Amino acid sequence: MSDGTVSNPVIPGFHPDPSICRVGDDYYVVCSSFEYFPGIPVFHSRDLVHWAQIGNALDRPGQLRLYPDTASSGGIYAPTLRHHDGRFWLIVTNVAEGEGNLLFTATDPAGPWSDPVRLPGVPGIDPDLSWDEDGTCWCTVAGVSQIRLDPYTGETSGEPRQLWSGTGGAAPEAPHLYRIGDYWYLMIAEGGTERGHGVSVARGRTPAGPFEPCPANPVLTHRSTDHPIQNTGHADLVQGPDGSWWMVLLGVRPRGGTPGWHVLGRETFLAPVEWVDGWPVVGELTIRMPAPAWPLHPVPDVPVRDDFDQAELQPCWVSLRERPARLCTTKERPDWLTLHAAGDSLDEPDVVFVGRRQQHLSCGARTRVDPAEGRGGLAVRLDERHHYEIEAAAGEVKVFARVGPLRTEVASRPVAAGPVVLGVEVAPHPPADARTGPDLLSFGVEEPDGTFTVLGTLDGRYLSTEVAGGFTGRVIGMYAAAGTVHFDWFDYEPRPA
Ligand code: 6LW
Repeated sequence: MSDGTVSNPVIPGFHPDPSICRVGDDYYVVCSSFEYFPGIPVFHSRDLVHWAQIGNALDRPGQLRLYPDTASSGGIYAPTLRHHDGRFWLIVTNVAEGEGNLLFTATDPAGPWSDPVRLPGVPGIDPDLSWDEDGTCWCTVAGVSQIRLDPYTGETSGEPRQLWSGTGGAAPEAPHLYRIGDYWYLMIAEGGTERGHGVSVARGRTPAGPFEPCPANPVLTHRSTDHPIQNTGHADLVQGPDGSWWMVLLGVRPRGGTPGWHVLGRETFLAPVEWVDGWPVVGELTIRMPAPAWPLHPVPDVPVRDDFDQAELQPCWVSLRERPARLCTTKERPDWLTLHAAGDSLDEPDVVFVGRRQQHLSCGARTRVDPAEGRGGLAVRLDERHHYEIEAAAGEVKVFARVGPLRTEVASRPVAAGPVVLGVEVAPHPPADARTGPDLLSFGVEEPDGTFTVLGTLDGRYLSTEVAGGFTGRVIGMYAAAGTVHFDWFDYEPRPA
C-alpha cells in the first residue's frame, strides 16, 4: 500500500489455526478445514503479508475421510507444517470416528501430498512436530504432553509425558516447540478459542523440558479489551526475510452491539515479535499494520468470476465431506458447473454444495443458474443448522432461512423460464442500539438490465459463531436440492467497506 501500511488479517475469512513454515525465501501456511473437502488449504508468500492459495493438502478421499455423521466443526483440526530432511511434514488430527492423528509428507507443498501415516500412539489433538540435534522427533499435543515419534513409520516409543499445562487458563492447546538460541521454547494457546484466548510460553534446556514459564505470560491476549481483533491465540513463530521474528495467529473481528458477533470465522493475522531477555514480546496487532522493512511481493487478486471453464475446480472451492465427480463436475456441460442433488436441502449431510469462504466484511456474490432439470441455488452457510439461501426452480425463485431448529420461506417470486442470476449482498448493519447485529444479507435476483432486485434481507447474526457455535466461518456457494442444476459462472467480489 502506498500509505506504508498493509492489511491484517493477512489471510482473511475462515482460516483458523495457522501453522507456518519457511524454506529459503518462501513461506507456507496451512489452516484447519473441519467438515470441508478438500481439506487443509495451503498458502504461499514471499513477504509474510501477501498470501496466495496454492492448493489443499488433503484432496483425495484416501487422505481425508469424513462421514455423513461428521458434523460441522468435526473433521480436520489444527495442522502443524514443518520442513525437515528435504521434505515438508504435515501432522493433523481428523476427529472423525476412527481417524485420529495423521502424518503426511510432500516435496512441494502445493501437492501432491502422501497418503496418511496413521498415528494410533499419538493421543489428543493439535499435534506438533519438532526434531532435536540427534534427529529424534518429538510430537507434542494439547494438554500439553509429548511423545517420541518415528515420523516415517508412525510408531511411538514410551508413554506420553505431561510437559506443562500453562498458567491455569482453560484448554492448554496448540503447542509448538522450537529450538531458538540456547533454549527450547514451548508456545501454547490457553483460555479457550473464544474471548479468553491467549498465547503463553515456557522454555527449557531440552525439548522434553523441564519448562520454566515466561514471567510475562500470557505473552499475547486481547481478553477484556475493546480491541477490534478478539480471541487472539493459536500462534506459530517464524523469521522474516531480514531475520526479525513474527507470529501468525488466529483472531476474530466481532461487530454489532453486545456481545458482538463474528461471521467470517477465525482468521489468520500477523504480529511482530521481539526477543527481550530470552523471552518473546509480541508487538502491536492491528488491522492495518506498518509494512515490513523488506520488499513486498503482492499476489494477483483472485478473479471475481469463475467461469468453470477448467477441468478441475480452483483450490478455493470446497464441498461438504466429499466431492464425488459423479455429483459435481465441470465436464458434463462444457464451461458450466453441474451439480446432481443427493440430499434435498442444506440441512442434509449429503447435500451437494460447492462454496468459497466469505473473506470480506462487505461483499457480493452472483451466480447464473439453469434449474431446468432440478432445483438449487446460492447459499451462505455457517453450518447445517445455520444457513440462508436463494433457490431457483423452473419459473420460481424462493429465499429460505434456516436458524437452529427453524426453517422458513422468507420470499418468493415468479421468474421467466431459463437461466436466472441469483445473488446476495452482504453489508455492515448500520449502528442502531446495543442489540444491533453485525451485518445484513440481502438476497435477490439480477434483472436482465443488470439491476439487483432484493427479495429478502436477513440479520447476519444468525450466521455467526456466537449464535451457531463451533469453529467455522461463513462459506458462500452453490448447491443442488433436487435433480440436476447447472451453474454458468459464480462471481464473488469485495465491496467498499
Ligand atoms: C483447535 C484448537 C483451537 O484444535 O481450536 O484455537 C481448535 N484453537 O487448538 C479447533 O480449531
